[in-house]
Amino acid sequence: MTQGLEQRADRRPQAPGGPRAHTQGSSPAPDVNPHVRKWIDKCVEMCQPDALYWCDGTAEERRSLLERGVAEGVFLRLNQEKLPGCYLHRSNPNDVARTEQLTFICTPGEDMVGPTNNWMEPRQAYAKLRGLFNGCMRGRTMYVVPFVMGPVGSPLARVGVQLTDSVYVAASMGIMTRMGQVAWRELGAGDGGGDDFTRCLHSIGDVNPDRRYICHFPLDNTIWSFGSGYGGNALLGKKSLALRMASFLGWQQGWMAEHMLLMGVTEPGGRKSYLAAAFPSASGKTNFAMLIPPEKYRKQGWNITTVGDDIVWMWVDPSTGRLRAINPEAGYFGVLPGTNERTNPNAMATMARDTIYTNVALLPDGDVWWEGKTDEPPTEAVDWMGQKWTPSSGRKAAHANSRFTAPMTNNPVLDDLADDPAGVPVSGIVFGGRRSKVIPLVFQAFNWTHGVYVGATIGSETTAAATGQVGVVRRDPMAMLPFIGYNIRDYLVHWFRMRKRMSDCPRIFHVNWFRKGEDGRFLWPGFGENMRVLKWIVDRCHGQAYAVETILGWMPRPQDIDLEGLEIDLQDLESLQSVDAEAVKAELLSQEELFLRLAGDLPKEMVFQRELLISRL
Ligand code: GTP
Ligand code: SPV
Ligand code: MN
Repeated sequence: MTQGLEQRADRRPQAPGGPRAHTQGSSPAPDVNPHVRKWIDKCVEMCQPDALYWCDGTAEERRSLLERGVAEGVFLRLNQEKLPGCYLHRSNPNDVARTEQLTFICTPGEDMVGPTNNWMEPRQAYAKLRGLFNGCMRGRTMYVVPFVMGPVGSPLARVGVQLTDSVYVAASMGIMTRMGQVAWRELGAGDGGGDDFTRCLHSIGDVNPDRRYICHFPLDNTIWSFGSGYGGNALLGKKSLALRMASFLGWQQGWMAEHMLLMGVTEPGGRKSYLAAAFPSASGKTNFAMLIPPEKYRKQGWNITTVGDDIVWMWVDPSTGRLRAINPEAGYFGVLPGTNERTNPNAMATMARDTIYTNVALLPDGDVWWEGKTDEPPTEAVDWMGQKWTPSSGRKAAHANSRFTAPMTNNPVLDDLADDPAGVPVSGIVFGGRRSKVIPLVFQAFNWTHGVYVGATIGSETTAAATGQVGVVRRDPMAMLPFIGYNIRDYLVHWFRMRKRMSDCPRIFHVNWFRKGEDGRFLWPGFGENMRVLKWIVDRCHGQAYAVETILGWMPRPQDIDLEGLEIDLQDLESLQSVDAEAVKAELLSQEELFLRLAGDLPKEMVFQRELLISRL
């Protein structure tokens, strides 16, 4: 059936005009195995695309996809002298962030997804979405996007195939994953080829939020997403496969998929440690992963390298009993507002070429701008919705969740082992939230079990990365609330039990870069200066720095954090690290929100840890 389609499309190189006429001819089919062929045939029959385009993942292809997008009005070519290989995409204004309320896990029983997920019964979900997918690609091209998550050859690497009618999504998947022929090779051709690939079906549909569904079928290794073309809703390798589906699989197979950055820290003596850190969406992962140490530290020989900025897959190496990790992704989908040469120069260098900018402002010379890129706004621009904009327009020029999509190979501080199938050993795990009050700059958990409790009770102020109210404190266990693909009870039990698989486990920490003073300004300078906290953390991982015991955990005294070269008054530092018993009591009460949702299902370790905290109070 796909064979016939290729011929038909070849005879119709140009479809009639109009915004939905997205057919620009097919490409020859590669030698895919019968499992793949059968599944694609079924999807083609349902969606009825006019053409089928098989992505091969070459550099020429990426350029041609971007240029197809330009022809369709999906991309604008930016100033190629200033920003070689860079393009601008404007998404539909109703489609600018993940929509958690429209995201479902579809399993036979509701108990499998637990109290923190939306649930749909699989047969009902398929029936509902089939109604939407039926004929939805008439007059359009279906892109076949094969991809591998994780370094090829890694024990955890997984293959996915995404079918999509969005050239923006196809081009973005090419940046975010190891996309192309490599995936078919991994899967195997011919009759001996494998069936173990995640079936990702995506259509942007008519971008109507009333007909938007992101449905995960963990038991079928299938994801169906309809009605959104943005970020985690549409780039299905990312949150859908690498977190929701993978967390479910990790639970069953004894490994972990987490919403974490992964960084290398090299000390003056040459010793290198790797840390994984979980901060909720838009709360500092990309920035921390690309940190440039203050001058004093650089001179001493401190160096930070990036393995990943958003997701890790971790397993216990049976030969050492230690946790190892890979970054399943190959690119960054990073927040733009607030990013500049001062806060994150490595991100600026990363997005200087071969980058897709989404929902930023366009300058008259074909450059881009977003709030915080420069201190002074441009005198005129076209805003993220395509409207004329000036500083007196009274609205943002770029969307608060505007982002860049860039290959990790552009990162000047990419870690040498970022593509190593064996991954890297993890010495420490850092949890963090965005908290203007109560939570100190840094503390260390007493042990793994306490650390899991600390991670499970992270509170964070919501951000523009998901639709909904911004700035309200919610519990975001392990920064995974929107991404745990199964019952949170089983997820927490899995975390506690992982300890038993390890002979030596990572130390666990909590940080908060976002505490504010009475006057509303950040007390901690953040960004590169986070190195000062990081040094204490790395020292603690090696049993070196001093700490005092507090009700929350081990904390550095002011003199244990090296402040040389930093202009911060001692009073601010004291406020940053202050732990107010009354405020912690209120914090404990606000954790009830999570505990009540879990009700009778709370793992006993959670109850014990809370009792211990109360007794310390
Ligand atoms: P996702 O991609 O949504 O998962 O976000 P992320 O966790 O990678 O967050 P990112 O590093 O992109 O930062 C989000 C926002 O927080 C940006 O506006 C940053 O400028 C800001 N930010 C990051 N680190 C710091 C910090 O140390 N201090 C302060 N004040 N702001 C920070
Ligand atoms: C997040 O929201 O945590 C992101 C962006 O990293 S998205 O890919 O849209 O999920
Ligand atoms: Mn994220």
